[in-house]
Amino acid sequence: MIGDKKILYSGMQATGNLTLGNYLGALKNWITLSDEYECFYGVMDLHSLTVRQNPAEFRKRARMLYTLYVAAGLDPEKNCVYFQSHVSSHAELGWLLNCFTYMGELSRMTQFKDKSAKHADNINAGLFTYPVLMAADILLYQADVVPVGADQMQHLEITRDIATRFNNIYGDVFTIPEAYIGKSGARIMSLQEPTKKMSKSDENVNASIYLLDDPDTIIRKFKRAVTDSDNEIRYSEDKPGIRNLIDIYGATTGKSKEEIEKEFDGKGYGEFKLAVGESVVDILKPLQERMKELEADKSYIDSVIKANDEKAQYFSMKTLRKVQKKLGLTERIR
Ligand code: ATP
Ligand code: LTN
Repeated sequence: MIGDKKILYSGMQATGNLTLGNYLGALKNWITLSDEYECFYGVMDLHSLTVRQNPAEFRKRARMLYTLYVAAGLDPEKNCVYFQSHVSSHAELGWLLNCFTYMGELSRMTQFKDKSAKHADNINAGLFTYPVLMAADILLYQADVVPVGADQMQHLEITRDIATRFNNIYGDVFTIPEAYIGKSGARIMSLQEPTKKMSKSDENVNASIYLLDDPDTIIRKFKRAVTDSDNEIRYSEDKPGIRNLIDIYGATTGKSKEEIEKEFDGKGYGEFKLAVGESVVDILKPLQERMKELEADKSYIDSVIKANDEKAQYFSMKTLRKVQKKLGLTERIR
């Protein structure tokens, strides 16, 4: 608790441009929850290094992700929005927790299996210990709740296991966090291969809607979305393309599956795809406008980065010092 509020922690990697999946699965929930909790949101740039990055592009993209958080509605004066790499306690606690994590549990992580298949030429140790750094992120701030998309559930489970293991040996050091998975939008699928999740690192640009895509591009991508050929708008396991479009439309309009099926009863895919596209254009419009304003105001973003780095440092350091002491590391001489 900070004051009388519970603590929320979340973040995204600074790899690629954010997609509609990131927005509906995570960012949108962060904004809804941000009044109720004391919130920390990281730009997870250390995690991004598990995949090789071009330094100049990476620097730009990480800053853009920060600005997008703000443009999407996270007030950086109320929420601690910061860069993971600016707060050294993440890497330090990450190391300490490595010594409380088993190889066996890390090798069961599906994200590790997927990413090592995708980057077979660079299966580095960072990719393997990725969840330990993520556990450190969360545990440093004593987070009660962690809003993420469904794909991160396994990482939340391992975070809880590591924290419980540590607490069992050293007493109540860490708060055990709960995952928060939103009711809608938790798993948005690729528009081109609807059995695969929409991902910002997908090479096919038509598979994802990017948050900064212009309206024409958005509509065109929805028109091209892969569906089936029976022309019936029905939510069903065997219709992954249409199911995904219903999920998206539900998440953008707040309508239930049944309401959507009724609304489009007897109508064709063309009309439905257009409606989904327009609903997405509408929700992204304010974000895109705010993004333009913020990009023009460099000094504002600089000032909130600085203030929030200090805030994150302060809170995370309290936990790190406690952990070091519990472990028996020699105390500093002041
Ligand atoms: P990458 O392609 O680089 O692995 P990603 O698009 O999967 O990236 P992450 O940075 O791993 O994005 O995830 C950021 C947040 O967005 C996480 O909370 C994750 O659960 C959520 N998320 C990512 N993709 C989707 C999706 N398709 N549907 C719903 N939520 C998603
Ligand atoms: N692995 C997460 C990004 C992430 C994260 C975190 C999310 C890194 N550290 C801590 C929540 C809390 C992902 O979204 N792929």
